[in-house]
Amino acid sequence: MKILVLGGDGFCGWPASLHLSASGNEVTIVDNFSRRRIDEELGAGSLTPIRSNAERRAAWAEATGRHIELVELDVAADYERLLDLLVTERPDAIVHFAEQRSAPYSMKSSRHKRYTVNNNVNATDNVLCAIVESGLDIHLVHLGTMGVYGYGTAGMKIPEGYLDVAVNGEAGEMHREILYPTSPGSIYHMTKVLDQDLFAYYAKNDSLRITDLHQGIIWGTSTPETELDERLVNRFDYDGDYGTVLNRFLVQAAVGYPLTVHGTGGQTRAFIHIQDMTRCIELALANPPERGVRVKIFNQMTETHRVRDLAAMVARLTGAVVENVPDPRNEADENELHVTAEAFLDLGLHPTTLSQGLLSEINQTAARYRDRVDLAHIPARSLWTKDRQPGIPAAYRENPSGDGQGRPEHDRDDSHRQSVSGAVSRAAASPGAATMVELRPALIGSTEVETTGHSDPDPVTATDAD
Ligand code: USQ
Repeated sequence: MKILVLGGDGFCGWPASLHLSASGNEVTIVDNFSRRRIDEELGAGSLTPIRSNAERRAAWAEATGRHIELVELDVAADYERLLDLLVTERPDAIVHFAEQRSAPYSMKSSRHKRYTVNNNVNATDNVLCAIVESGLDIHLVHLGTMGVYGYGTAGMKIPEGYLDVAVNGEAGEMHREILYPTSPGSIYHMTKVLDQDLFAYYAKNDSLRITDLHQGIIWGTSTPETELDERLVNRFDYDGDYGTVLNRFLVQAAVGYPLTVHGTGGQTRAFIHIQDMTRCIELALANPPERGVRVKIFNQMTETHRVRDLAAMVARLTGAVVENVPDPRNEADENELHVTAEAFLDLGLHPTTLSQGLLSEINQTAARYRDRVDLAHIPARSLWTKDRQPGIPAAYRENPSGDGQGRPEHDRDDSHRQSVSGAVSRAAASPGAATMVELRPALIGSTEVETTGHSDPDPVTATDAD
């Protein structure tokens, strides 16, 4: 199959591109590298030393003999070139990851809200318009989010996209199928709600074949394909804007930072391992809807967990300390979440569970690259409303004359990037930071972190993210 992967340089797009290429598809990545520019804007970077896209693709060709092409293009802004690309390349399918994907980033300021809406909604509408205009029968697979349903307690098992409802019609009770009512919790999630309506419209008016994947929170970073060569490594975000909750906890444990549970930690969320995401994309491509039918919606998740239970699990494995910090988000403290997600299982997905995958993730990524962690970027500072507080542990809160870096008052020095040895020794020296990390030798193997004074983390030889 000839496939365009829009946003194919990003956290989900890169491993998905490799997986589709490995399965024998002809893959072209379309990307404007906005995610790498946002790293520069935030002064943050991937925990893992990601390479340039050119180097990544060269490494892939070297490792497998397969070629992935690149077209640098802004899908949200450059409609004419996008249309040209479709007409010239005539792909069988498009996988659309080309959206700003962080809820906290989308809530940082009015500028970030407007950027996220403009970018995401225009990207989706441009793709849909271009498919119609090309006259080609291209199957569009879009990465949506479980967050379109909202995170209250539904009181029912959330269906895969559609809800059967009974309404009082003119001639008595009628049954209808509607899109499950939306309740987005951030501007980012709102853009995926708007996408959903665009898809419904184009499927109805133009008979486009569209699959929308309502994905849960990704955890993990590597897949069999990214593990083939260090130059293929996927990005791993731990910062307060882009890091997702479990990956953040793994890094926090590795550097002796308290696990930052927002509020009570009673938020229940859906999760999926990154490797399962790549497999789901492949399954969705292999099972397109017919022309003229409604959008096909899958709930792309494999487990649900409460945030505080995840923290407890990581603490049990690593000896990290958990701290309940203020919740910077406007979200329910506690919610139940029951989800229908049989469609992918029926198509043959064998999920990677937390119990199987967590230890290797700790060993292979969080502990391995821990000396690249910049503690100043850990706290979640993006506030949903002005009366919210950043999610900073007590010992790391700024005082009025603080350095603004989120480091504890007693722990300020001139080093920009703090190594784990520094973090651990400072934590040990500080009565306020009760966060001594004790990565247990039996679990962590050769990457054991010493508990006092000094540690000798594995050297990282590769270059910084670019
Ligand atoms: N949380 C903490 N401590 C932290 C970070 C997060 O308690 O240090 C809490 C948050 O308050 C929230 C939950 O963990 O209640 C999940 O936060 P998250 O940042 O892991 O996930 P979220 O913002 O929902 O977004 C992520 C992806 C997004 C995707 C979404 C799937 O960034 O692209 O759409 O997960 S879902 O949440 O199912 O909608």
